[in-house]
Amino acid sequence: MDTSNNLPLYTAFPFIPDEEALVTGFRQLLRSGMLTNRGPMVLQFEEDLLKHFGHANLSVVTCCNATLAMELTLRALGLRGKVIVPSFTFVATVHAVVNEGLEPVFADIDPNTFCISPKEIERLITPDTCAVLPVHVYGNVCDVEYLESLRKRGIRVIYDSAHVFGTRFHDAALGNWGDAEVFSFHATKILNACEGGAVTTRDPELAKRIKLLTNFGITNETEVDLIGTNAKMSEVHALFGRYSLLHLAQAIENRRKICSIYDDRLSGFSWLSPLKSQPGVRSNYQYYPVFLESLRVRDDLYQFFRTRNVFARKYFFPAIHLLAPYVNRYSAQLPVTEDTSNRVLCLPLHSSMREADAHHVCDMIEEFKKGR
Ligand code: T4K
Repeated sequence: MDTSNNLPLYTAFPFIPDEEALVTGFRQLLRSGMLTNRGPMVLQFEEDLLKHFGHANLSVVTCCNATLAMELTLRALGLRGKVIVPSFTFVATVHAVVNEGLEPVFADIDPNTFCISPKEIERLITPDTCAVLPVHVYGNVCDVEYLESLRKRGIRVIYDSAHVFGTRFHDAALGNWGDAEVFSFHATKILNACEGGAVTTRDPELAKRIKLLTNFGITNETEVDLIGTNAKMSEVHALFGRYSLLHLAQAIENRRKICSIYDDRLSGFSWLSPLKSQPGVRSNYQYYPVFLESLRVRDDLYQFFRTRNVFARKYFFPAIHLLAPYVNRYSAQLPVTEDTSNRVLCLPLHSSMREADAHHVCDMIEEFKKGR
């Protein structure tokens, strides 16, 4: 993006590194006459993803988006009762729980990682708790060791891993934790399939049920074994996803460079704190949140940016328990969530962003501070 032309800068922007190659692939696909219903491109994409994750005995099932992938995973597990979820997340996480007839129980987050707090989970567990749905926020990783211990207590763990495709934890890809993990390949995510998602699990029977559920529950031409829906990934989306996967390392490296400019230029500001890196985690740099001293300062900076064509986003504000479908319906005492949500602003960060754009954003932040 050319900042000299004052073109807009967005918190997220789709990454399309080599348009020509993508168009050629699309043309071949059109000529093949096979466009959906788990065709060869989807099967190949699932193979590519398996290689990317690199875990033995893992199954991968693609889906049309992460939201339906989460819903169908909850359904395939046959859950009944209460599911502990963070409120500091994208609305899809909690909608998925409710859409499956389950009751969300909101837990507060850890102020260092912004992921669900183990202490809070312990406080909220009751005999009705059937599952926990933790979210790896911004590219950070939840306390996976603690969460693994819950499974031994009969509580299912399904991760919302929408933000962490490409993040490495102790030099391994995520994807093999809990009962299942759900990734998003939405256009604004690191792995862009326009729309798309995938479930990973070490349980082949669970994978089989999820696969059936994405295709109406159809087993064969004369048998339907489950009440499923249409949540299949199309061949076009799989092509897009495969192509993005080829350029994943390049995308993450570019994001790393942009984040290091932000880190260098913003580290001296006492009134604004960036995200801290986590020990053992090599982030995918999905988002670059900064935390301001108050809601007022955050909103002022947000507006200041907008007048200069910079569209930063308040991920995640308002917190989910305060949104119309949830407020007054579910009790929730979430001081860390509310404080974080009131002060957060995600700066522009995408895989093809230029270093000059990052400096431009930092210049604006300096200008904002001088004017106060
Ligand atoms: N769990 C978590 C933790 C998530 O963050 C998400 C999705 C999900 C689950 C669900 O995954 P999917 O079912 O979508 O696979 C955006 C994305 O649409 C959403 O996928 C994402 N999280 C969320 C954090 O961000 P909005 O409502 O903020 O989107 P929108 O249209 O305002 O776009 C955000 C910015 O991106 C805009 O400033 C412009 C830019 N943009 C967007 C699109 C779609 C582009 O430049 N080009 C584009 O094509 O939700």
